[in-house]
Amino acid sequence: MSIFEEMSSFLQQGRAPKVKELVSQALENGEDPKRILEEGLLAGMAVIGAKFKNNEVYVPEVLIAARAMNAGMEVLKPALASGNVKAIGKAILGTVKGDLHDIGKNLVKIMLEGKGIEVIDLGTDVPPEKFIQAAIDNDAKIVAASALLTTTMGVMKDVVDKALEMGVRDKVAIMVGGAPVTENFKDSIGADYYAPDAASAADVAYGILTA
Ligand code: B1M
Repeated sequence: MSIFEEMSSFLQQGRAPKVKELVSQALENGEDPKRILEEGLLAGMAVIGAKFKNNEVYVPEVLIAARAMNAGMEVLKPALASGNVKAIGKAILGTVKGDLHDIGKNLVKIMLEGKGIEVIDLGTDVPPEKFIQAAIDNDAKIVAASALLTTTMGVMKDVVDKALEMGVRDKVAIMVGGAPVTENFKDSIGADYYAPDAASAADVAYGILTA
């Protein structure tokens, strides 16, 4: 079994200390951090996701796998966001109200920080006005909202509406993403940008701040 397969397997079992240990070991072996992320951690989460969908595992198993994923990401983060990059601007980031999924959001944060963007992470279950108020308070040019549920992606429209209502729609670029979100959905709610994954989100944000 390769170190990536082992990592994926321990992640699926929710064994956070083992996942952390293997991520450290892989980094020491000189493995590419992106490969560790994709072939180890995300591969494990993909298996859990498929099993969850088929009712082969349930919320508690998914939760402990998610904790193991976040534990592995903690070790991997410095390697992913390497380099002493100068801050080029600020972004407000959060998962929308009603939604507690934060693994993708955390990945977006790491990738944005890797591009020299200061990220103000509001966490999960964030109400629309909190996104916009944070943008105003911190003079941030980007509001980045994540949603993983079809039942919460509609809150992204409320974020756009709040920006209008609070008079800052022309001052903030609103970027949306997350598994159920699409380019068409972004257009339908009047947001500015959509990114399918964390690395693209970082490219988009970098483009906005350096335009
Ligand atoms: Co949830 N869950 N979950 N869950 N969960 C999904 C999303 C689901 C698809 C599973 C399924 O049924 N197949 C399903 C949603 C169905 C739907 O709406 N269509 C679902 C459900 C139903 C639920 C509950 C309702 C289950 C229940 O209680 N009955 C419940 C809801 C709780 C709530 O939020 N209110 C729930 C709970 C949970 C846990 C708490 C157990 C756990 C979350 C733990 C945590 O995040 N700390 C969990 C998990 C882990 C998942 C799955 C298995 C994995 C999600 C994940 O982390 N993927 C997920 C199934 C799946 O996705 N296959 C599922 C890895 C992550 C890296 O990917 O977040 O997509 P993702 O991020 C990607 C891109 O989307 C993108 O970048 C990342 C990759 O680079 N991206 C952005 C994300 N945000 C972005 C923002 C951007 C740009 C890109 O710009 C701003």
